[in-house]
Amino acid sequence: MKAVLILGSNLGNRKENIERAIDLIKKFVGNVLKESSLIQTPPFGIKEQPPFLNKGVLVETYHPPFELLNLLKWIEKRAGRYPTYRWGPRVIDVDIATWGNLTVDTEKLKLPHPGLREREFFRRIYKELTKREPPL
Ligand code: PH2
Ligand code: MG
Ligand code: MG
Repeated sequence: MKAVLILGSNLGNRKENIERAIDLIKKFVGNVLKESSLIQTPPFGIKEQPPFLNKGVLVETYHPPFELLNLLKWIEKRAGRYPTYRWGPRVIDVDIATWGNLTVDTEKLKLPHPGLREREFFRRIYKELTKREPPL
């Protein structure tokens, strides 16, 4: 199944953090079919934090959504993430924007990711990768 993943970092060497996570995605998640450009974005939500670098990848993956979610959490740790606070600064974040055209609405996981409605950079990255309008 094709999934769109969106990566973000605003602590440490942001570009290297994103590159390290993408290497791990290639090893453990599946074939990366396309990478978006790397963009600097103002912090969404809590504004008093450093600017983010964001980037998206389109991957072909055989991992079902909740398994993929756990795998991405493990990848975030391996790429150096340590706990901060909700919407706070982070070394690396990897979110599932879409997984095929599946809809999921649980506490742990919402698909399509609500950021596709709320965040301009989610929309921009999604469009660049898929050449389509976001589903939200
Ligand atoms: N991620 C957040 C909160 N705010 N802002 C930007 N610009 N980019 C992000 O990736 C981001 C954010 C929580 O995951
Ligand atoms: Mg996020
Ligand atoms: Mg996240």
